[in-house]
This record gives sequence, C-alpha cells and structure tokens, in this order.
Amino acid sequence: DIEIPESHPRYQSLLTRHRIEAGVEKGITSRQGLIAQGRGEAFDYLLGEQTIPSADEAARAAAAHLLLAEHPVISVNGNVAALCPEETVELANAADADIEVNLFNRTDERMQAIVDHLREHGADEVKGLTADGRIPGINHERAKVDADGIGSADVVVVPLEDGDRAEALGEMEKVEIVVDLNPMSRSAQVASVPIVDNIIRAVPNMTEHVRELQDATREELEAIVGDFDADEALDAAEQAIRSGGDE
Ligand code: PTJ
Repeated sequence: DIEIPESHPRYQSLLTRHRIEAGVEKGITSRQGLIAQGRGEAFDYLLGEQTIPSADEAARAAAAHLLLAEHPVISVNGNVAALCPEETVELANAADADIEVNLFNRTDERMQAIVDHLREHGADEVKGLTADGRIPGINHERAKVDADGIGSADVVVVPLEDGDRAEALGEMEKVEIVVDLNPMSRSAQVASVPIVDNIIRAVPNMTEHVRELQDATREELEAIVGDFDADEALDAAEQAIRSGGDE
C-alpha cells in the first residue's frame, strides 16, 4: 500500500482512489470503474463526505430487510471488490447472506479474479460463476446470475448498479437495496431502499445496524421497513447535496 498521512485533509478520498487503482492493476476493477468512482466522488464531496441522517435511516431499513429475508444476496462488482472486500464479507456473515459476483462488463477472468479476491478477504462461498439463471429483459452477458443466488433471492443488495439492471431486478419482485451516491441515478430511483452514501461507509454501517437489530422481533423489523419512505430519503439526499451536506 502507499503511504498517505492520516492527517491529510483528503485522506479517505486518496485512500479510496488508491484502492480503485490497485483494483484495476489486479484485474478486478474495470477501467470504467475508475470513471464511476470519479462520478461518485463528486457527489460525496457535495455531501460533505459523511453519512447523512437519511442515509443512516436507509441503512437501518436495509438491515431490517436483510434480517427479515429468507434468502438475502449481496451483489459484488469490480468497484465494491476493490473498495471494501472485508467489510462486504462481514456484512454477509452478520446478515447470513450469500455473496454473488455480478458484473456489468463480465469477463471470465475478472469474475474469477474477484471470487479469488473475496476468498482472500475471508469469504467462504462466492456465487456467480455458475451463471445458470437470467434476469429477464436485459442483454445476455449482463443478465447472467446464479439460479440459487440472485436468481432466487428475495432481498438483493446492489451497490453501484447501472440503471437498466436495477430496473430489471426490481421487476423481478425482489426487494432491492441500492447504494449509490447519486440520488438522481435511475438505480437509486427504482430501489426499494436507496442508500445515498459512499459504499465504504454504507457497508460497515449496514453491518452495525444488522448487529443492533439482531434480537428485534419480526414485528419490530416490519415496522422499521414500513416506516421507511424511499422518496423522502431521495429528497433529503438531494437537499443535502444542494446545501453542502445539511438536510
Ligand atoms: O465491475 P463492473 O463491470 O460491474 O462495472 C461496475 C461499474 C461501476 C463500472 C458500472 O456498474 C457502471 O458503469 O456504473 P455507473 O453507471 O457509472 O454508475 C455508478 C454509480 O455509482 C454512479 O451513480 C456513481 O455516483 C455511484 N458511485 C460511484 N462510486 C461510488 C458510488 N456510490 C457509492 N459509493 C461509491 N464509492
């Protein structure tokens, strides 16, 4: 790893950039992933690089959904694998969820590299290589999922998803938890639970909420889910962006 002094005002941002760069070098992140990260950073800057209250509430609702789920799956792409592999494994363990690699720009090499990378970071089983299921309505490569993974999931966490697939997954009647720094992106707009936060903060935050809610009753979890309003959360995030981080 490179040396960035922790006192540097842009420490987190520089570290994140370095992780994405290293991801590209390792063959796990696509070059388009660099562009996606740049786009995300711009929104994060406007949010004050913090978890705003509405995003924290969304993460709590996401945690409640994960605990209520029969078969929750966390989808991982090249950016997520580079930015927070360990934290993703921790969330999967806490929520008893499957991890599935699912790529926008799918190649066998990158699929395998990401599976290996997640295993190096503590994952047991990583799905995605079987690819015997399909998401209806989108083109072949991007539609590939595991039938016993995302294919049969009732709750899916899809961080940094592209709009088309987010929409198609939504049409499959799955609860879709989207992590995306852009509240105006189509993925965030179609999500059951949009979390407008940086993935590096949102994933550990979801894990914390899962742990807090571990002993909650079904009724309590259902109440949290029922009280959450996706449109309100998106409006609050947009408001925060317009006012430099305050909702
Ligand atoms: O690894 P692959 O092949 O699956 O490709 C992944 C990318 C991210 C390249 C692909 O899904 C893509 O092109 O995504 P988009 O359409 O650029 O959308 C990425 C969205 O994620 C944008 O709305 C960004 O604002 C947002 N984003 C980028 N970095 C982060 C983020 N949101 C949260 N945390 C981030 N670190």
